[in-house]
Amino acid sequence: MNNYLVFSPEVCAALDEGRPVVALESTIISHGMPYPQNLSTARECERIARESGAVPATIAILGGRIHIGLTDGELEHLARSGQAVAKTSRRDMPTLLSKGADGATTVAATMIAADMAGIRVFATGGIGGVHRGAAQTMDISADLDELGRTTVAVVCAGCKSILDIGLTLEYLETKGVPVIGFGTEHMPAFYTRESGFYADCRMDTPEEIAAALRTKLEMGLTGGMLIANPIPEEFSMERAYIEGVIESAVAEAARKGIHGKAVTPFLLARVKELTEGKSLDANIALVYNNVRLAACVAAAL
Ligand code: PSU
Ligand code: MN
Repeated sequence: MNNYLVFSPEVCAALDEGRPVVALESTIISHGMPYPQNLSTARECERIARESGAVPATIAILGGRIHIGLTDGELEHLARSGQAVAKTSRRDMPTLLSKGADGATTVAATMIAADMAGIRVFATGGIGGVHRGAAQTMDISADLDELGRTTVAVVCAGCKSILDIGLTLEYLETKGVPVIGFGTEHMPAFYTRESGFYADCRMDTPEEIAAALRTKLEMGLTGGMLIANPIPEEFSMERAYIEGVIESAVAEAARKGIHGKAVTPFLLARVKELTEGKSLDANIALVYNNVRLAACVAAAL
């Protein structure tokens, strides 16, 4: 087994016995949500995965090793440390691992780790994408290239409109990533069920999604799949309201010259502040909804 991987006993047993496992990321814990909601959400995600028939494998880098499945103490460490733990994408992995450091893994890094561990289904909130103004800044999340190359299905609620959703979909098309709308033709926009753009295929059951993933694996076609699961109606936010908030957060980031890996955490925190926490409730609800679907897909696989 790979020297850099450390499995929790529960995940190790589940993988050995071929039982369903769902990967969960840790940047959402350390950088995506404030303490203590990040800790309660991380714990509840694990509980929901189990209740839905899959073993949760929350993934993070601890002491220079990639942990697949965390203890409650490790979850708490990541939740309390927040931004003090390095946000870790593909490019950060070799340096952090060789230094023996800790890291909270993004969608890209979590996909890499899940793939190394043999886990094919991963649930998160929203993925990174092509930022607004990318024609000037070239700010395109490494999550998109990872979806193009690493064979893990990612269940998300679309991407926040802090991003340019149209360009994000163009990029995914170029990289050959299927974008499946779960129960919808629309591409959801995280806080809202529609973005004005469309997914490239609609599927209505976890079994259909599992069959598509199995087909991709059997074809030997590398690369991921994006399953876009719209936020439950009762938690969705009013589009004009959230768009206004996002516009002002994006403008503030530009004014302050925020760049590189700091952009996404800055925007997430500002949106939360400007909505007085209302966006956080929506964020938490959609993550639970995604974990439930991912567990059903893993079970169907
Ligand atoms: N979008 C969210 N919440 C998040 C993230 C994105 O709504 O927590 C995190 C994820 O971990 C994602 C990362 O992989 O931000 C993307 O960062 P960047 O744009 O710097 O690639
Ligand atoms: Mn970026």
